[in-house]
Amino acid sequence: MERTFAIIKPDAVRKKLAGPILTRIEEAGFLVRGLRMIQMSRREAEGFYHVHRERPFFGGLTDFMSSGPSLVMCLEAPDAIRKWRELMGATDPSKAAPGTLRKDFGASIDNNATHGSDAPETAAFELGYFFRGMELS
Ligand code: FUP
Repeated sequence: MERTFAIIKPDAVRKKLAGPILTRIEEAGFLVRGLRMIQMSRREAEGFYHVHRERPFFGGLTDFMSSGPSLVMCLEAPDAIRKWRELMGATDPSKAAPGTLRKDFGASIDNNATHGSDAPETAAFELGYFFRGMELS
């Protein structure tokens, strides 16, 4: 079993897509081990995305991530990190494969509905950023 960190981003929560996305997550075989609704502050979003701090889209990205509530989650499954990235699809919804969450629910590269860790070290950092050990079942 493996755990990964996932977010249903502010655009999806605003559009009332949290329920449909959670259904797809459970139907795909993930167990939801942790789940919380939060509204990130600008500083919290900057800390979360610190690897992108030099990128031109950093300001827009952290504005967007702090623009409303999002759902932060710990998902568990065999090969969860790869499997969750596959279910999300490509970063840009217009390039995402049919049947992926970003294709079905994302509007654009900066409003792309979901986030997922891209490697075990990232998953460990991101899970620890939002959850205390005792909050994960
Ligand atoms: P991903 O791992 O698929 O979330 O994608 P990246 O780590 O490359 O990018 C992180 C986030 O930055 C994406 F979810 C969306 C945002 N982004 C932009 O807003 N504009 C860009 O040109 C690229 C990424």
